Amino acid sequence: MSLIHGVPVMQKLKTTITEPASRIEKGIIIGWAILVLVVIMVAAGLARFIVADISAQESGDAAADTIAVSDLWIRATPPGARTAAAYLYISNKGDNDRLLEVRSERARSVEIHATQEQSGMMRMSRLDSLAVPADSDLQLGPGGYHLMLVEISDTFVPGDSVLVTLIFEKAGAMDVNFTVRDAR
Ligand SMILES: [Cu+2]
Repeated sequence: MSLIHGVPVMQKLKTTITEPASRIEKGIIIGWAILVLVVIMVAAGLARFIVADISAQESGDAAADTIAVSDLWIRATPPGARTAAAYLYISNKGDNDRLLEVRSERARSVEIHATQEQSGMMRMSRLDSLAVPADSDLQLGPGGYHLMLVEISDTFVPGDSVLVTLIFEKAGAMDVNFTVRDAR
């Protein structure tokens, strides 16, 4: 089978070799050009798919162009503590948004808290969500708004990195890392 098949191939090869060198070179160059073009087209097609996929994911969980978070830290906890406070800076360059939900594998739940002074006492109250107005910055810090990790799985030691998911109404979900710092 392969022998029968091999004959026309050999003949074709011979005729190719007997052709003038310049024609063969031209043929090789054109062949390579076509190959390169096909490779580029395939790569571009793949790249478009990949980029589309990434941007679809981004719109679902990052929206880096509207909401940016920074200075993410969690106050280190003493042994046996059940809760830990988390702080961050939220910068919103988009429309009115809202922090709806927060999750972490290091805690049973994460609550959004506000701190208020009531007859000389600082009291924390739980919020259903936290408004993040358009074109504004919001500081979550000691004595103010903060996130409360409730029923933490273990002690938060300075230097620890804690993965937290922030879920915004419009910007979607963002996975971010908080760094545990000593209480100051
Ligand atoms: Cu609190």
